[in-house]
Amino acid sequence: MKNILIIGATGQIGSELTMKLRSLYPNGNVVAGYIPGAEPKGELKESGPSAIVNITNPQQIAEAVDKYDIDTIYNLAAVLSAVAEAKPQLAWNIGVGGLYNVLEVAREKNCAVFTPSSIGSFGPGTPKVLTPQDTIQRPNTIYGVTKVTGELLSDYYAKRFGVDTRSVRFPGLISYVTPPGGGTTDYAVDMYYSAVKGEKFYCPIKPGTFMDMMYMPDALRAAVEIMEADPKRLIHRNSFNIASMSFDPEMIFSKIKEYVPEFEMEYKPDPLRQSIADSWPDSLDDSCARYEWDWKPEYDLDGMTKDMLKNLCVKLKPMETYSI
Ligand code: AKB
Repeated sequence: MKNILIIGATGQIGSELTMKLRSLYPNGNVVAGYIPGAEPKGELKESGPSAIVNITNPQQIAEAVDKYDIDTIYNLAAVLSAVAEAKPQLAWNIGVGGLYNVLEVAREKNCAVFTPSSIGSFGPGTPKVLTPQDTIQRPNTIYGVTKVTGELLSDYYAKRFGVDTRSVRFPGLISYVTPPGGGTTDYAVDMYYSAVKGEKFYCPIKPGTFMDMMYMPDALRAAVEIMEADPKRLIHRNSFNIASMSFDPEMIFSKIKEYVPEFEMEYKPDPLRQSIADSWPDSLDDSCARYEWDWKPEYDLDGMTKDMLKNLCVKLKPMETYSI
C-alpha cells in the first residue's frame, strides 16, 4: 500500500493528481502538501489530509514523511518557463534546491520520488522533429537548466543511493480545472477560455510554432503509470519523453472554430514566450515510454477540444445549454 505526499498539491497538476490518487488509493493515504497562501479548498480539502510543506524547507518535508509514514513523494513544486525567466533565482531554488531537499529526505527515509521534467529540458541544438529520448539537452532558459539538472540529479540518486526516482517530460498541459500560470504553452489553455467566454483571443505565439501538448487526464495517468511500472523493465528513469499531440496556434484555432464558429483570434506575439517556444522541440518521440512501460495517450486534438469546451461551458456559463 502506498502512502503518498504531493508537494505542490494545489497547483495546476497537483490539484487534479491529488484527487486522482485519492480515487486509486485510500483517501487518508494521500496527503496534499501546500504552502501558506495556497491552501487546499473544497473537495481537495475535504477528501483527505493536508500538510504545510514548503519544498525549500527540508525539515517540513521530513516531518510530513514521518507523520504520515510516506513511501512515495510526488514533487510538483515548480516555477514555469516564462515566470522563471523573470525570477531565475527563485526558479533554481525551487527546481533544484527543492528537489535536492526532497531527494535527501527520500534517501534517508526510503521514499520513491516522481519529479516532472518538461519539453523545456531541450534547447535550440536539439533535433526538433520527433526529438529522440536520448539526445542533446542544452536549453537556453533557466527553466530548462533546472529541468536538465533535475533529471541528472534524480538519476544520480537512483544509481548512487538506490532512491526509486522516476519521471516524464511533460508537454504543455491543457486542463479546464486549475489554470496554469507563467508557462509558454499556456496560450492553448487561454484560447479555450476566450472561446467559451465569447472573447477575441490575442495569441502570444506566432503561427507555425509547433509544440507538444497533452490533455490533463493523459498526463495524470502517465504520472501514476510510471510510478507503478515494473522496475525490471525500465531502461530509463529520468525522464521519459511522452507525447500525444503536436500543434501550432492555427491548428488549435481551426479546431475550436469547428465548434465555436464565431470565435476570433489575432496574433500579438510576446517576444519572451516566442523565443522560449522557438527553442523547444516541435514534437517528441515517445517510443521508449511506449516500450518500457506501455505508455499510450487517449486524447487527440479533437477529443480534447470537445471535452475542454463542454467542461468550460459548464464551469463558466452553468445556466446556459450547449450543443457541443
Ligand atoms: C511551460 O510552458 O513552461 C510548461 C512546460 C511545457 O513545461 N507548460
